[in-house]
Amino acid sequence: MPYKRITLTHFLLQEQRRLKSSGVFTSLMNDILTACKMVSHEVNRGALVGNHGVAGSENIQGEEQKKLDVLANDIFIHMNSQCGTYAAMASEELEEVQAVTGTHEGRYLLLFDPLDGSSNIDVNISVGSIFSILRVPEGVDPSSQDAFLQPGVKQVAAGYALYGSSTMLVLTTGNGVHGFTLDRDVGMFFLTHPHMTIPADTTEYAINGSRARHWEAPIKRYVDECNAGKEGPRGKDFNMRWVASMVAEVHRILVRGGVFMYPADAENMKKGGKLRLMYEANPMAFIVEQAGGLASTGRQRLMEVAPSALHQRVPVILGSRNEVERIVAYHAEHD
Ligand code: AHM
Ligand code: MG
Repeated sequence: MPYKRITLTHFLLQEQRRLKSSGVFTSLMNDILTACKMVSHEVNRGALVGNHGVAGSENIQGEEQKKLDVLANDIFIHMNSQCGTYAAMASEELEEVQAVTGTHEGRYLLLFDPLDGSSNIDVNISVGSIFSILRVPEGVDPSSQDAFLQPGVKQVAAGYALYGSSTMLVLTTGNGVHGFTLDRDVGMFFLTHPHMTIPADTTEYAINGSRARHWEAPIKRYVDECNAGKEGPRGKDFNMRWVASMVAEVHRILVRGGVFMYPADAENMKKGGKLRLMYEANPMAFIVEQAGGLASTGRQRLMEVAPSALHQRVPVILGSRNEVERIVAYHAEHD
């Protein structure tokens, strides 16, 4: 009975009652989901309203911004500034932390990548938004970068919106992972994927294979062994996928298992890798661990990396537990 499903707002209120919390968190989550619905709407209207193409600017990372990168960032900043529950926000698209002046003292910090995988916009392939919520630490100016430099284990909540063949919002508050699908006619997210779990084993991996010549030995060994198939040391055939949208890759892994790798390699090593720790890797690591998977740099649990900069990059290996453990073991054997 579709009408018997619960909405994301119901879910948040049930969590609020269970945790006997004040409702502040529920209201800030409502702002995020409104922002995600608005971004979803803009992604869907696409070329009809001129939303494709480049904005003609670069972000702090020196990357060309797409029109939708800029629009999604503006939507996130505006919607999440309104109820005053955040003290400050940080975005992939903004160099500096943005303080929020609200009606009362904000106790939370919001980090986000407003439109991840934006190289896929113009070719109409899935993109997403990623967010991470931290508490304002005691005695630290919330609008300083220092307030944000907390390891992933300190996250209060994390999630992503996937703008795919349907729009979904996947969320963890540290009590499992739950997926909600947007009903466009009703304008609400409904719980469709309660308690998402990642199978421990998989025969599917995701990596940008065009970078193989730059890989370190443990990654090369892992991929070579997968590609050797039934005749190789793994004794089974593997499948490979690469969407170039981390949100879509993580979602596939949550639904049917798999392993995703964006390692540091000889070419990106100086920067520390490609993906950003604070608003890409950490929220995805929290979600993956809450779903029973693992997330590592290859040498350390991802969520224990002590950040030193807001836009810091990090190697990312996440997904099905037994595969991530194997890749971590290959790194240990090699080092
Ligand atoms: P973005 O935030 O600039 O979109 O970059 C992050 C994206 C990830 O979604 C994806 O996993 C990766 O970059 C794709 O990289 P590549 O271009 O090497 O395929
Ligand atoms: Mg990104």
